[in-house]
Formats: sequence, structure tokens, C-alpha cells
Amino acid sequence: MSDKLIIAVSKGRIFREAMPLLAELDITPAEDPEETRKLILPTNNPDVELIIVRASDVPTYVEYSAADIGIVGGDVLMEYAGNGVYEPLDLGIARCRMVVAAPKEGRKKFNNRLRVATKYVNTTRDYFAARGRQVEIIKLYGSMELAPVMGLADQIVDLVDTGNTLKANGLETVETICEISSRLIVNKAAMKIKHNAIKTIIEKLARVTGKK
Ligand code: PRT
Ligand code: MG
Repeated sequence: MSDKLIIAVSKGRIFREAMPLLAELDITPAEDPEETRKLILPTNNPDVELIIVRASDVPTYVEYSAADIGIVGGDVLMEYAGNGVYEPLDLGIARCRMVVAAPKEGRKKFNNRLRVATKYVNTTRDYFAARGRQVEIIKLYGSMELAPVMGLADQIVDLVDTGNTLKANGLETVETICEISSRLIVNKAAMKIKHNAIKTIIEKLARVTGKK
């Protein structure tokens, strides 16, 4: 385990929304991940480094001690099947909703099992199973909105923010599964070994995000 504190984040919206929070803790990366190919970003604080990983890989880096801390969407955490990380704080950033959506001009099949396309296979299975509804789940890796349009599925489970993407593809929300925001996650061993540094970060972030 490195002496430095390693924070795993994804680039894109989580990076954009997390950086102002870290700036309040006087942690500023030396480079912008949109402008460099480097995946390890030193910061103005010699004891803190950011690593840039795929959003869905953040819990894996943290669970396996390749990072001490991560910032990750609740959607990714719900879907993650690993052995566990601490989730000490909801940062309230990168907010959206996870929904079931379907074509506006309902083309639901009533005889066959409903087909649902999603990248959130575990969450979708649990959601429908808890309601006693049998569905066939089709795993996709992106652009879920296209699946009902092309007849690949009857419905999708995906994230919605403004609703513009659904609308542009003739879809509408039929059920809201849950509200989503991004959380701070912490490796279990690091929480003990680097206790003071991590506790300080959690407390400061709780203050900055108005949770304390
Ligand atoms: O893009 P990549 O495949 O690398 O990974 P990713 O899609 O997991 O990462 P990224 O950066 O796109 O999203 C990171 C996190 O941001 C997600 O895990 C969510 O927790 C959060 N988030 C917040 C969102 C959205 N809002 C969101 N709107 N993630 C994705 N979207 C997509 C959504 O899937 C849909 O395609 O945006 C589209 C809908 O947006 P609206 O505004 O048109 O409704
Ligand atoms: Mg994306």
C-alpha cells in the first residue's frame, strides 16, 4: 500500500462535479484528465494522488486496495457484486434517477415475457423479482435508448437526468426505480491504516456538502 492517499475517480461528470469539492479541501489535480492521457494525476498536495478509471471500475480499484478512496455513482455501487467497501458519505453530486422506460406508443407484448435491455443486470433482476414480475433481461453496454426503438427490447432500465435522451428517442419513464447520486467509498484496510488522513477527508467533505 502506497504512503500516499490514492483517490479513484472517473472522468466526465463525476470528475467535473467532484473537483470543486476537493478544491475546498485544497486538493487540486496538476492536470485535467480531458487534456492528458495520463491516468495518474498528482495534485498540489504531495500526499494525494488521483487515478482516472472507468466509472464502473472504481469499486474494484477500491476493494482491492489499488486505491484508498473512490467517488462513484450509486448506480454502479448497486450493481457491484464485490465483497464490500465502506460507503461513509453521499456527496450529492452527479444526481439522476434510475428508471424503467418504454416507447411512448406502447408496443408492449402481452403474451411473451417482457424483455428489458440494460447495463444494470443485477439491479434490474432484483427490481422486477421483488415485484414478482418475470422479465427477460438483455445485457447491453451502452445506448440502451436504442433497444426499444429497434425492437431489441420492450423496455429499458437506464439513468435519466434531463429526460432529453429518452424524449429524443420516443421513450418515456414508466417507473422510477430510485434516485441516484455519487458517494465516497473507502477501502476497508485503508480505513484502519490511513485512519487519520481518511477521517479528515470524510469530515471535511461532510462539511463542504452540508452533511454535517
Ligand atoms: O461513459 P462510460 O461508459 O465510460 O461510463 P459511465 O456512463 O458509467 O460514466 P459517466 O461518466 O457517463 O457517468 C458516471 C456517473 O454519472 C454514472 O454512474 C451516474 O451515477 C452519473 N450520472 C448522472 C449519469 C447521468 N447523470 C446521466 N444522465 N450517468 C449517465 N447519464 C446518461 C444516461 O445513461 C442517459 O444515456 O445520460 C443520458 C440521459 O441524460 P438526459 O439528461 O438526456 O436525461
Ligand atoms: Mg456514459
